[in-house]
Amino acid sequence: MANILKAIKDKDPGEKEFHQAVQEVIDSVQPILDRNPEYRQAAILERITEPERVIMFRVPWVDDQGQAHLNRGYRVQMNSALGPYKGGLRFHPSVSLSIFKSLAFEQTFKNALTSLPLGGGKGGSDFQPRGKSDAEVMRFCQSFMSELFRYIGPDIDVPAGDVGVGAREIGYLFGQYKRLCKEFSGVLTGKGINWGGSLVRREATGYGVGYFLAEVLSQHGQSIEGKTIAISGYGNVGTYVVEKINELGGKVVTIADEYGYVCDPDGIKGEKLECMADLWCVYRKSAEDYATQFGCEWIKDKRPWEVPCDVAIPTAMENELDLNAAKTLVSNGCMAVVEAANMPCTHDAVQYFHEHGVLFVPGKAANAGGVAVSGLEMTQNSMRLSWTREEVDKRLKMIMGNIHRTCLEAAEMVGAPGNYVVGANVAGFLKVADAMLQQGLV
Ligand code: 2IT
Repeated sequence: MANILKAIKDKDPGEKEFHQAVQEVIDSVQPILDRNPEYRQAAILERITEPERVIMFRVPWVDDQGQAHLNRGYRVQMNSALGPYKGGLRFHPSVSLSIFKSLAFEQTFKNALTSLPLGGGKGGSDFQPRGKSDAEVMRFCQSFMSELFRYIGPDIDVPAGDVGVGAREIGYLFGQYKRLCKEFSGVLTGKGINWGGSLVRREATGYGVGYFLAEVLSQHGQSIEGKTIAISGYGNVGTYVVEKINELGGKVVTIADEYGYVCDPDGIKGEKLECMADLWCVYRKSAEDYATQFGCEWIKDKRPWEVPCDVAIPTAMENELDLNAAKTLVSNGCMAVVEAANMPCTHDAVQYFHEHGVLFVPGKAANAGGVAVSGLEMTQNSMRLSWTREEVDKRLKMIMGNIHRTCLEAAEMVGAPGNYVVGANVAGFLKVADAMLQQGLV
């Protein structure tokens, strides 16, 4: 196994994030590979870590002053063993091929866990939508799609939103795809409700995290009722984590952005939650605005993990919760950490949680609700009808419960009972690897 990781590192030495993602999966699936020589015989690990295809392209656009700009577009089509490539588009200056490969690799296993027919992919651009006008964002999205449309389609690759890509961007991207392809189809998910979107898609990642946390706590004879919870975002995911936690009787006491965090010991409820929902998604303001409006403390340039809590839910970006933060959380009595973002906890932070008996759930299990409802959006598009809110929510809850059970069963099977990281990796890997074996050497 060490050989495979070494080969990957030698081939692409700069791709640190990708190496980290692969290392974690290899560590977890080692017992499976030892027991089943057919995976090695068929070079499954070599193939599963190599994208089926990577597309990189030039995205020129012009700002409101007439100045031309250039960004880079990406789409990593990682694995199509289980279905069309599926995964979000991220617009953020921090992205790179390594980050998209690691996210697409994660997405492949996450999508497998949903049990829906979805392959894995990820893409986006180093474009920063923050501070841009609607017209600039539209021109960027149109230019981006003018190249991407060649490589996607409702049965080929179905992108969705991610960091920096919300309802506004999906609208502009969809409009341009439709115009270029002369086709109104389910080529993107997260669409507007009146033009092919699914009810509950917007809430799905956050609600799914809430459902998963309820399962984890109930497994240990506890519930969300009365728990104090810290989160680190204030976008779409964070907002609906708070809504579900409130509904289940918990209290969320922080929100944050890259400039600092707000501490609200009374909990984010009622009109305060309504304000949070609109802050970024409608007004594109900093989280500090919440502190100003409601007279809460704004702690500049710090992360929220220093606030005492029972449960921490990172809802922002990769590696936002490091070993120091993990130590602070543990010393403050935190009992569970659930990743609502993708890979927000560093490797040593996760190790520290495991060593100190903190229940830890990786993003590929906990935040799978988003892509799961994207899968349900595709189903509804294929049937050309829409389910009710209750119908979609019921299916989401059932899917999250199934993922929870599947993770625990897989962890038990390889002798790591209760370890959600190992469970998610093993269960996801087995589904993808078996499909690859059955589909021959492709
Ligand atoms: O990270 C994720 O799972 C997403 N950004 C959602 C992907 C999707 O296709 O809905």
